[in-house]
Order: sequence, then C-alpha cells, then structure tokens
Amino acid sequence: MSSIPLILQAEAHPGRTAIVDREGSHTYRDLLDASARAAAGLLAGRASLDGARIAFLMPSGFEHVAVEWGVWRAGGIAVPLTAQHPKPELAYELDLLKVEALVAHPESRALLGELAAERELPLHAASELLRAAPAALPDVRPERPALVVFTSGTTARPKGVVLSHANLAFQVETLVKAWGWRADDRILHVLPLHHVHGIVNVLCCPLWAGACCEMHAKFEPETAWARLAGGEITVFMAVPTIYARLIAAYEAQPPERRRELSARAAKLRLMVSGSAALPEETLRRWRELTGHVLLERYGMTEIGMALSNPLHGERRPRHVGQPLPGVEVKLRDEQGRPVGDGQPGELYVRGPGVFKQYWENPDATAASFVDGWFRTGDTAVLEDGSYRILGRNSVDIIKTGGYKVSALEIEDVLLKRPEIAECAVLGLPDPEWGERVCAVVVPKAGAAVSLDELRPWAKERLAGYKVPTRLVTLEALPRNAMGKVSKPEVLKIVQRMP
Ligand code: MLC
Ligand code: AMP
Repeated sequence: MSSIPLILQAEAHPGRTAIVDREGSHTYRDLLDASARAAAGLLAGRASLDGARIAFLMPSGFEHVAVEWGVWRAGGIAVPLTAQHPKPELAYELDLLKVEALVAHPESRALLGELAAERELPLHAASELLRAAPAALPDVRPERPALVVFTSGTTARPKGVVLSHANLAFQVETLVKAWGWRADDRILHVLPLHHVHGIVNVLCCPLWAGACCEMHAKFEPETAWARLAGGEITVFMAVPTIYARLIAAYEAQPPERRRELSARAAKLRLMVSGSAALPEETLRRWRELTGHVLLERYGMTEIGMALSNPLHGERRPRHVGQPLPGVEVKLRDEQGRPVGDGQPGELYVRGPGVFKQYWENPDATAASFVDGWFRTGDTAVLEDGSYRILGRNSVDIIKTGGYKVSALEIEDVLLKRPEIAECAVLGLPDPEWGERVCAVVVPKAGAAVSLDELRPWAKERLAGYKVPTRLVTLEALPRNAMGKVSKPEVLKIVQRMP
C-alpha cells in the first residue's frame, strides 16, 4: 500500500501504455512491477530507506523512470544525475547530499564505478535492481521528501532543492487540469531528466493522467520533426532554444516536405514553451509553420510552474499569463512594498507546490523566504491582467538553452587558469540560446588567453552549457565607485565590440 500520489494514480490504469522508449512499449503495470522490484532491491531487507539519497545516471527511458519510482517506493530521495556534468561536479553533488548508493546503466557504469569506489558506496546495476525479488514496501507519506534537483544561485556552488511528494503532486495535478491532459495524450519527451521541466511537466504529468510518454535520450531536430509529424504525438513541450532549432531544421527541408511537416504538426493538441523567455520572433515563426500559438508559462525549480497562459483564450506574446490555480503571486519593490499594475517588482510566490528547503542550507533557505512567500529573484510586471517577466534581479544568473547558470561558479573555475588575472562572466543576449556564456578576462602580465585552449580545459570542470563560447580580453575590468567590478559596464563594453 503506497501513499505516494503518483503511484496511486498509476494503479488506476495498469493496462495502458506509460512509456515508449528505444527498447519498446511499457505499460503502467510494467512500471509498477519494475519499480516495486527496484524498491525491494534497494531496501535489501530494511523496512524503509528513510530519506536516504539514491543517485542514478541513466539515459532517458523506462529504466530511468522505474529506478526513480523505486527509490520513492522504498522511502528514499531520488537524485537524478546528468551525463552532461563532468566528474568533479557529480562528485560535489554526491558529497553534498551524502548519497547512500548509486544506480548505473551500462553507459554510466565506468564513471559511477569510479565515483562509488572513491566513496566506498554500493553501486547497483539498474537492470539487476529492476529484477530483484519483490518485498514488502513501506508506506511513504506525501509530505516526505521525494527529489533533490540542483539549481544555480548567485553563490558559486549549486544548491539542492528538496521537493516532497506533496509538492510534486500539487504541481502535477495543477498542470494536468490547466492544460487539459487526457489519457489518450502522447507527449514527445526530449528534455533532460535532472530538471523540473523534464521531470514534472513532461514526464510526471502524462503519467498522472494515464497518458503515454515517448522518451528520446537526446533532442535531435530531424528525429523530433519526424515524430511530431508521425501522427501519434498530441502534446509537445520544450525550451525556446529547441523551438529555434526545430525552425532551423524545418527551413532546411525542401518545400514539399515543409508543407507536409506543417500540416501534420498542426494536428497536435498542445505545444508549450518555457524555462526561458520565448522570443517574439520564435513565437511568430512557429505559428506560421504549424498554426500553433505556443502556450508560454513561467516556472522555477523551487516552485514548479507558477504562471501560465490559458489553454483556451488569448495567449499573449512576451507574457506568461496568470497564476495557476492554487498558486499565489505578488510583486514587491526592493523595500518589500507592493507595486501597482504596470510597475515592475520582484515576483513572490506562495502555494503547496513551493519547496520547503535547500538541502542542508538553512541560511539560503531563510534568505529566500519572506513571511512564507518565496522570492523568485525575477522581476515581472502585470499588464492588463497578464504577467510579463522582465529578467533576473542578479546579473550573476545566466539562462542559456533553458539552463540556469551561475556566472560566479564559472569565474571561480576560470580563475584557476595560470594565465588569467581577473575575469567577469556574463550572459550575452542571443536569439538561439537566450543568453550565451561570455568570459571577459584580464590576462596576467605577458600571458595570452585563448578560447580554443580554455574550452576543453573548462569542459573537464564545468557542464558544456557553462563553458564560455565567447572570450573577450581587456586590459582592466571597469569598476564602480565601491571598487567592485561593474558587470553592466563590462556588458556595455562587450556589446560595443564588433
Ligand atoms: C550546449 N552547447 C551550448 C549550450 N548548450 N553552447 C552555448 N550555449 C549553450 N547553452 C554546446 C555544446 O556544448 C556543444 O558544443 C554544442 O553546443 C552543440 O551541442 P548540442 O548537442 O547540439 O546542444 P545540446 O547539448 O543538444 O543542447 C541544446 C538543448 C539543450 C537546447 C537541447 O540545451 C537542452 O536540452 N536544454 C534544456 C534545458 C532544460 O531542460 N532546462 C529546464 C530547467 S527547469 P561542442 O563544442 O561540444 O560541440 C526550469 C524551470 C522551468 O527552467 O520553468 O521550466
Ligand atoms: P531554474 O532555476 O533552472 O528552474 O529556472 C527558473 C528560471 O527560468 C526563472 O527564475 C526565470 O528566470 C526563468 N524562466 C522560466 N520560465 C520563463 C519564461 N517563460 N520567461 C522568462 N523566464 C523564464
């Protein structure tokens, strides 16, 4: 008997197809059975994992989901890792959370094997766990923590956001209702599974509704187009960069194929964009191509989705709509005072979807709440009943390809290079990536800095999307009256450059 809302929902439609991946089709019964076995294997005779953190690294697909649900059903906290993170970043995550065991797929076995051996942690093979003998499972209450997802803040190291089963259930149920999820929907899943967009919106929502999630291990524009035009997919959700890539791939097709893609994509029920501002040009072009006005919504790791344009009714360009049912929002100025309509203010959010804490970081947790309201760090404005996001309060947060990145984390790493005396990392506006990571550096006397040398070195220490794609060399960094590096001034200098 389980009290995990997502599991209870799945038990209502055992015979339906839950997941389609490169191995084939898997029913809800398969998922319940495999995850119960994985839970038993992880428990190994214990009554409950009691909040132990279990980290896993697997390609997107049935086994990934079965392991995640297995951790939940054993009473553990799931920690989905990503292959995009280099070993030092994974090591940081495992150590911060004091992970108890790791679960690997053959593709990640060597890397996780090293990480496990260095920490004397057990390493399970996913395929074996999913075949473990069934055992009695604990009753996991909804208020128990379910998941830790890492997010970059303005501090140099990422923080672990702890989401409970109740948080997830609220976030999912709200979206299922707001976006009209049905059991006969089928979504194309091309997003990473270590962030809430891929976990909550694109995976848990269909599984809550008894629908089918078609999981691809990687976003690849031609394959995605083939599936969007294949006649089975009814729902698609992605970050703006992915829509930009799809538009480019469409434009590379001969006219006849384009017409076919357009006609077929027009038949989908719903297409959603989020995780970063949707450029008006992308919205316009996508509408031209497919007839779909992308439904733009706003969310964050700590809160799930907060604001959404309507399923039925006007979807206003550059706006993210209204609060989802059960979510409260308000705008405040720097002194915490209310701001009027049409005035910019920081967006505060409250509701059952909002996380309780950053992992073992009470100071950061306390600093992000005021009287029970979560401070998002985003500036927004309410215009004619619809919110518009104006940007982040901090220049040290970059959003690139839908990933949130701390400029300070990258600066910390770059400053380890012997030839760099000073550096300032910025997000440069970019039509494809939203922002692009740019490093502005002051070389040490007599030294030269080259992007070609820096990138491979940085890739061993930072995830690919955190590695600068542009390098600017200056003799000195501009400073403000307090003597601190002025990033707005640095940005102005870079933008004046050819
Ligand atoms: C990758 N590259 C980048 C980059 N990301 N370069 C600049 N900026 C970036 N952001 C580099 C790669 O390192 C590679 O370099 C080259 O671009 C081509 O890589 P690719 O394989 O084509 O790119 P890919 O890795 O596929 O990335 C594109 C993407 C991906 C758009 C598919 O970024 C993606 O999946 N983004 C989704 C992120 C997401 O889910 N965010 C949700 C967070 S939750 P080289 O040199 O190696 O060739 C959240 C809350 C909410 O935000 O509201 O949803
Ligand atoms: P993350 O911390 O990775 O969960 O990213 C959340 C951040 O993404 C938010 O705080 C916003 O800055 C940004 N974001 C998400 N959706 C949108 C959107 N539709 N428009 C603009 N910014 C968005």
